Amino acid sequence: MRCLAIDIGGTKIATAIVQHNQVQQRKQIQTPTDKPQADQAGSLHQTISEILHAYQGQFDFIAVASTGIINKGVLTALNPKNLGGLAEFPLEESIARHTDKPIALLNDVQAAVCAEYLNEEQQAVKNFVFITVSTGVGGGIILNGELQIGSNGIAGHIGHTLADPNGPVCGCGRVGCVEAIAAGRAIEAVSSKWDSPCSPKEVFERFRQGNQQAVELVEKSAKAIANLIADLKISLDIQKVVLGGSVGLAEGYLPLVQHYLTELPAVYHCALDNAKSGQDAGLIGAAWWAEHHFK
Ligand code: ADP
Ligand code: BMX
Ligand code: ZN
Repeated sequence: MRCLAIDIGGTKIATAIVQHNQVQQRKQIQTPTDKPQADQAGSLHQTISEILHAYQGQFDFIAVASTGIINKGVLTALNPKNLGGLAEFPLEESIARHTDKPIALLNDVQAAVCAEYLNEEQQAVKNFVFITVSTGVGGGIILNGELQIGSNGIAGHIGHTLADPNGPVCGCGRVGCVEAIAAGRAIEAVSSKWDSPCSPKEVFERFRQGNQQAVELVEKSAKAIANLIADLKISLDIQKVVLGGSVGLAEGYLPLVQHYLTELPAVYHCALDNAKSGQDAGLIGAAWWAEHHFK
């Protein structure tokens, strides 16, 4: 069975044909978030139409991993700012306009954790989490070997747990969320106001060169993620966490998160690694989950 997998993030949309957990014909475009708010839905409909036509005749089913809360085929943004103000989008209906093949939808990190869990020794590791540090901060949680989706698709939205009650207001409306401190967008919100403004990618280059301003900003992000991991360990007895997303996978980030985690008492520690599937975790996980979902 050939799966057209679509991974919709706040910054990029990756697509591929996935078969036997192998990614073929991978393409990547920018998520259309630069339109005025009222036109965002229209441009996402248009992008989806183009994707479906580009892969026409090459797939038997479709699996979507998307940022946002995915429930009953609808995408609801917890943080609409990550999608250029788009708060709600009829994702399944948008795809079904162009195909009569089966469609499965899942949150992007709920999908990603499924892919990474395939690489684990599942008899030993029962409680497992994927944390993406990307446009936002998202999570996928496996407990007792089972993906947690929740009754409304919300399970795993750990980027919106509290990092600092005196922190910035998050796009979800709450003050001091982990996402508002650690995510790529949060880093950009600070670095774009520097005397020498720069992108998060450049922040990491400066961080690796030892630039103090950049080091402090990356450290703040990594510390928030280390504390998030500690909270997960102590609340759910998580055995292993993997990091993904362009910030999570940036060189030098994981060792810093590890450093802050190690500073905490041993009961908060857990195994930590980068996502082995890297930027393909959402694609592979969505395809895997869809195949099991249709059975
Ligand atoms: P998405 O959120 O669409 O899944 P990414 O995982 O690529 O996409 O995350 C996008 C965020 O990561 C943006 O805020 C972007 O500025 C930042 N980013 C992109 N490339 C890098 C990099 N090489 N190092 C650090 N941050 C990066
Ligand atoms: C946000 C939220 C999550 C998502 C996470 C990572 C929205 C639109 N998204 O917390 O659903 O999993 O970001 O998403 O509210 P990404 O786009 O950064 O990969
Ligand atoms: Zn929030």
